[in-house]
Amino acid sequence: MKNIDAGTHVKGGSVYLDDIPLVNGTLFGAAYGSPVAHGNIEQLDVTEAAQMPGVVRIFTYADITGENQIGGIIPDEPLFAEGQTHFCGMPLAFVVATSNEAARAAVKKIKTAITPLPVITDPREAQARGELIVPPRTFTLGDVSAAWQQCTHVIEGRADTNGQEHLYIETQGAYVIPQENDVLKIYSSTQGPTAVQRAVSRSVGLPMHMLDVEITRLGGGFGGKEDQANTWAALCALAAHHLKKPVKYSLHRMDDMAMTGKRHPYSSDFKIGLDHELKIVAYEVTFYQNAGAAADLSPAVMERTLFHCTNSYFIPNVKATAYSCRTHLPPNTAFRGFGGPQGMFVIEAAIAKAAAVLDVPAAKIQRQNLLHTGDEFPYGQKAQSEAHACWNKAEEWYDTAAIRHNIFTFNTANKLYKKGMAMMPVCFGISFTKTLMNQARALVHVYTDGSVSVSTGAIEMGQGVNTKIVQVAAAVFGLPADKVRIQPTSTFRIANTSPSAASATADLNGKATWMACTAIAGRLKEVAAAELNVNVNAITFQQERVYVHGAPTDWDWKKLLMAAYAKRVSLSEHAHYATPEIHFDGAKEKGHPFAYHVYGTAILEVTVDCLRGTYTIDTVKVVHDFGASMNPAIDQGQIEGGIVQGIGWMTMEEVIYDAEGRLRSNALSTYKVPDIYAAPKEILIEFLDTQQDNLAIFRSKAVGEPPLMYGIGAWFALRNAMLAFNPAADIPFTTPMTPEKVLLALYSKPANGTIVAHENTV
Ligand code: LUZ
Ligand code: MOS
Repeated sequence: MKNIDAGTHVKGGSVYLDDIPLVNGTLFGAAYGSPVAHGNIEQLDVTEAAQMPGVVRIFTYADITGENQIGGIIPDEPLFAEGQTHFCGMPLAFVVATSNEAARAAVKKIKTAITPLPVITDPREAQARGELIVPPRTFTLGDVSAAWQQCTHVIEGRADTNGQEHLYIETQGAYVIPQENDVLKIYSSTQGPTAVQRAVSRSVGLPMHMLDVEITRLGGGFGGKEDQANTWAALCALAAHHLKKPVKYSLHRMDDMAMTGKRHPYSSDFKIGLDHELKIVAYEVTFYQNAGAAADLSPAVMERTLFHCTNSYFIPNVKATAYSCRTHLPPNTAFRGFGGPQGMFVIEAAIAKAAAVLDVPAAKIQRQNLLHTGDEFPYGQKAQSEAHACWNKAEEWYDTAAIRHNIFTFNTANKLYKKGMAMMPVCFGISFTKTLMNQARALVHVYTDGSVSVSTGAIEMGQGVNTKIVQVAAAVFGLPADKVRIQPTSTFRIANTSPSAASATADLNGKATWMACTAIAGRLKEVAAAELNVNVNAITFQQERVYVHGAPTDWDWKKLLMAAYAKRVSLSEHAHYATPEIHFDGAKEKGHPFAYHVYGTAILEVTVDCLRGTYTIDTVKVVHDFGASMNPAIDQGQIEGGIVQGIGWMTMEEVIYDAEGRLRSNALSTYKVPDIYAAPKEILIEFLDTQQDNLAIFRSKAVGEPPLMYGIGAWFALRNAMLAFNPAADIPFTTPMTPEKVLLALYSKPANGTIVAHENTV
């Protein structure tokens, strides 16, 4: 089935925040962000700004009617800076004016006197000073300290991954329209309607039942709007509440980039021990997460780093420790993979370094340690599938022996161009790591004209969740897709939603939809059975018709609905789904947190121009475990997008803050994302269809986040190509691998203690 938004997308008819027709009298907001990362605010002077044409009012913390607090997991994030500023871009004031231009012009006239305080941008420095968001956590399996003795090789190192800008095409924003009796209608570009509702409730001081957060769709989220849409909605709501006028704020791209958090940079130390058969016997890792100035979702992101620190491998002895470090950057936040990719990069770096020391291909170590069914993860859950399934199929279908041979031949024949390849297995856990968040609701109405209306907590952000929910309802009722409509997400229709995140949105909301539709269908079957005088189990619905024992009757869908309505049978249902089987004990750090895991393996091939340091990603070949995909076109799109986004993070996207905590890569002229030239020339995806049962909707496994991590292989493929040019090259495990870094490394000499790689390791 085609994505139901395809038509309006190509015709420009899809409605985003900026497409909502403006209500008469709408005012426009713009935030003034702190120019200093850390300091005491001595003075905030808005007199000149207030006199600018069109300015209606300028709000600061003094105008807050509720609490100056929008923190989620931890209440440590004021809406407006008060007394001190903690990051560049932290809102100090909110200008409201009669036009966008007037609001932005007035922002430029605001003056501050801020006494600077020391700025920390490095997570290790923050940790050394005891600046932690939450106490550190450690996951353990077996006994690492005893295990080192069993290892024939022990290799240590350090790995650093940089941040990543979300770059959703639609920037952050909100539009708040006051209703009677102080009720607020809040349009927000958010993945978390309830998060927005809570933040507004707390900061404006209104109960949640007065706040209707409504979303038709987002122009992308990628995690950036899981928690960080709250600020803009709260600012607009506060102004709308004071002024009794509609207030809209849609961020300028550069303000969005400067004021919002990104993927967390991590700095990590690893120690890996192997035996003579290349089995990884022990792995010790310490993660320093750069959380930024407030908790935001960092503790949860840190937790997922620990969950995925061994990626697709079984390691019997593991000790993984993570620190969430408070720095003076904008609070970093969810980003596709949610800490998982950061953890996986480190184990892949450890394996690559071990491979170089032992003079074997990394793939040999990788394959030797892949998870088997029943193997235990460091958090206590047991693997339910073979990580080998995708790996072996990838080796077979794509003929890795031939790929290696071709690369060897090419590299022998060429001096200035070198090719490299890497295998990237992925194992990603599906479910919010916080068990309580794994719940969802759906409200389904069947109208007497035969049309069906579905409301859930799911947010459509281009990932196709609404299309999948249509498929669920249409399948249960035996209706064509155009009889089912997904309504905009609204906190008045569906309450207490979890954000659309963790790859789990289609599963959670799809299952709730299935339950609601099945309940209504059950009542309709009773009606049909009575009318047709047959056993209820004989009834099915197909092609808008009642079937008995698989044969059509003269009862069509509408006739049945009218009969049910006449008998006063309810044609509506509100259903609640909570993922079964999952649990986690935070004191023991053990449990069964994930409904299931998604597996896959990618083979990435690159060519490096060793004169210029530039490179191309030639091909990405994937075998991906879909379970039983309910929409292969959408799922393939998610994989392609995830791969390109992951490659961007690993190669060209470079977030740069200076020592004063100012974002220097603050526009698309200085922050590069993959375009069509940087994207792989070829992406091949083979579906691993399995008969195995799982907890996914229609057994169609979650697909949002796992493919991003295939992109990690690009970094290692580049490393291998570089080593083919200069086996003594010093290539630190730092990302992104920009052409500048490639060039410097290609002509580098080995650092003290670095192992010189040999031809057969690459
Ligand atoms: N958000 C969240 C997430 O709150 N918890 C999670 O486990 C998660 N995982 C991935 C993406 N967002
Ligand atoms: Mo996301 S990182 O699932 O909001």
